[in-house]
Parts: sequence; C-alpha cells; structure tokens
Amino acid sequence: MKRVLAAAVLWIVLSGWAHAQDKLRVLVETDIGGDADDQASLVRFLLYTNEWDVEGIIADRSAQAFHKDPVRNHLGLPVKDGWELAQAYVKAYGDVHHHLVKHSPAYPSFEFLRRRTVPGHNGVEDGVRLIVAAADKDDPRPIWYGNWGSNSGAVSNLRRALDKVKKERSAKEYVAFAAKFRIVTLDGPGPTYQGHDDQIVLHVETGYPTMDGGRWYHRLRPLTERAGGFDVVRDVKKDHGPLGALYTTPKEGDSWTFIYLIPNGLSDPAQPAWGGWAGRYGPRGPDPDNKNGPKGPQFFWANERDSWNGTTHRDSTALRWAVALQNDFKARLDWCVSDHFEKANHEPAPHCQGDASRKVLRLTAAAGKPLPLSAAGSTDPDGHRLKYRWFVYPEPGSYAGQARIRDANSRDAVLEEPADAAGKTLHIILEATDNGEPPLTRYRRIVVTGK
Ligand SMILES: [Ca+2]
Ligand SMILES: [Ca+2]
Repeated sequence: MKRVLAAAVLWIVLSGWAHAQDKLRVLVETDIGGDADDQASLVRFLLYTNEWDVEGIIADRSAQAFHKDPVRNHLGLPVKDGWELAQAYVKAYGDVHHHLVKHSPAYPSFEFLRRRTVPGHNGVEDGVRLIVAAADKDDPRPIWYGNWGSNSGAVSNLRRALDKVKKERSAKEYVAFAAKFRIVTLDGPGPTYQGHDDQIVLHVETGYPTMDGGRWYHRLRPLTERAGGFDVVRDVKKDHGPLGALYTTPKEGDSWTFIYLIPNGLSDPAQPAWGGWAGRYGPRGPDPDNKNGPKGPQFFWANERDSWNGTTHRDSTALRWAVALQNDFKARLDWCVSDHFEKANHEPAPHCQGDASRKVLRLTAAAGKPLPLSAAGSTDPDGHRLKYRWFVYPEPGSYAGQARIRDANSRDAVLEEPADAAGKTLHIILEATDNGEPPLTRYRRIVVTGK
C-alpha cells in the first residue's frame, strides 16, 4: 500500500507539473436558470476544473427572465437570477473541494472560482470586464469560449466585449483581441460573435446540424445516459455529496462544449475533424436557413459519420467513447465523497513511444515497412493493471485503405504501414484502460505520415 501511495504522490506531482504549462484556458457563459440542463452541465464542468485554467463562469440570465422560464427546476434553492444559481453550484463545489484535492491538487479553490463566477445579463458589465481582462493578460494561449446559451434575451458577453474593444481600441488591437478566442457553442451561427465573424479563428458548433428533427445538442442524453451501466441516481445524485445532489437532468445539452476540451490524450481541440469524446466535427457548408452566417473552413459542426460496431452513423462519433466518458464522470463523483486517494479510482497515464505527455505525436513511416508502437512506461497511480488496445481511426486520416496492426492488444504493437500510403496519414489510437472501479481510460494518438 505504501508503494502505491508513493507512486500516487509522485504521479500527482509529475502530472501536475507536466500539464500546468499546456493547460487550456477556458471561459464559460451560461444561461443557467432556464432549462435545468445547464445546472447538470455545471456539475460535470466543475468536476473537470482541475484540467484547465478556468478564466471564468458568466451567468447571463436576469432575474426577469429567471421567473418566466417554464422548464426551470431550481431544486428549491433560494436564488433570484442565473448568477445566484451558478454561485449555489460553486458553493456546493466548495463543500466537496477538501475531498477533490485528495485526488487532484490541481482543483482550484472555492474562493478562486467564486470570484470568477460573475453575472452577465444585459446592462451588467461584470462578464464583459472579465473577458477583456482575461484577453489582456500577458499569456499567449488562446481562450476557449464555451457559450452554453444566451437565448434568454441576453446578448452574449463575448459579443459585447468584441463590440466594446472594436469601438474603444485601434483596428490592430481589435483584431489581436478577437484572435484570442476559440468558440465552442451550441446556439447555431452567430449569437456569440455576431458582427465579428471575419475575425473569429475557430468556431466548433456542438448544437447542430439537426438529426431526426432534433439538434445534435439533444444527442448527449440518448448516447450517454446508460452507457456502461451508468445510473444517474445511483452514480450522481445519491450518496455523492452536495454537488452531485444538485444534478438535475441527463439532458446536459451544453456539456459537449467542454467535453470537447477534456485533455484525455485522444483529441486536439484545434482539430475538430480528428474526433474525441464530444464526437467528430466537419467543416460546415452553406446553411439554407442562414445565408448571412459565418463562412469558411474555420466553422465546424457535428456533421461527421463514423463506421463503428457495424454501422456508419453520426451517433457513432460520440457513442464509441461514451462508456469511457461516463466512467470518468462516475469516478469524479466518487472523489467528491472519498477522503483518501486510495478510496477511489484515478485515470492511467499511457506513455507512447517513450513520451509521457498527453500530446498527439506525429511520426513518419516508410511505406510497406513495419513501424513499432510502444506504450512502455505507462503508469497508473493506483497500481492498476492496464489493458492496451491499438487501433486505426480511419475517418480522420487521409489513407483510404485498410492498415493492419499486429499485437493490437499488447503494450507493444506493430503497424504494418501500407505500401501505398506514401504521402497519406493514418491516425493510430492507443487506448489504455485500468482494472479499477469504475475502469478508467486514457489515450494517445499518433498521426503517421507515409513516406
Ligand atoms: Ca444552456
Ligand atoms: Ca487507476
């Protein structure tokens, strides 16, 4: 037990150190206080705040809009607007924080998040100020702006910040300001940055297009609610502390926006077409409903299909990872009520070709020759045994044929680089799953270019 504990401490220190430098900066705007699913998304979001540098949480629903929404469910909390409701969730996070830090010391303090949770309804400048201050920091990293909705009559705080900077600063400064943001939203084209379309570098739209008459936003529940035996009452709401108890509904339509940003080694947020836990996104063509919407290759939405389990379907782009996603959520809810590290499970850290980071690797391989693949050095902070699976993820690659991996279920495997793959890319995924409860999975991706 001592050895496992020492390994765990070392893992925590090293992983905290290794990932501090390349954490994503994340800023969220939520219309919490309307449809109760923002509350559920906020529960999940708060449990991943150790993985990012959270710049802020902006609640944009006013007291006036708060009392009109027909699908609200405030769980009896004595709150009068979206900001107070968001604060109640941050407070519940604060109540379990002393447990969470036993499992990852990177969780920000309650006070840190409380200060950065601000109101942003029309006429209130706190959200706009927070955005401007975040962008003005001397920090080269972009800010990932997750808009969970500003349809309560509020104008998105980012749009207001862009308007303000455009008006008050030079053209050059405005362009530099706008270039700081990457948008992940679900509200369709525009509301987050209308009037500034030309300046937005990347927009990943997790709400559209529609499928079977419903937005992609509505797919999260059917794809995840029971994945791997997940049970929302048993695994979240009951016996998992005050934060889990505030979970409202598995609809969680807004959650794709930040699931997209979870650094699990599988995805690269700058590459929407590569796929990950939030599905796989493709460039958006002309939208017949919005001829004035943003154009160009910087706008991606959930229009892609994966072949998986014998079917080719849009659902497969997210369904193929759903069990791992929900097990991960489950483990973090266990953390909320576990006062010692060894009382809950923690994710493995797969190494790939000797590299211990979570970064996507890029390799070249001689066409027709074997390329050795290795997960040697992989660790698990609980001392768990790891199960490895290497596979080709065909859709994001440019090679159209079949590529074979030998010993695909071993730590060390071999890619048979096809003879006709020169100049083409193959995406190789390493999936490492531990034998803890629930089993947890992390990944590595290698983009192999044939030469
Ligand atoms: Ca929302
Ligand atoms: Ca583990």
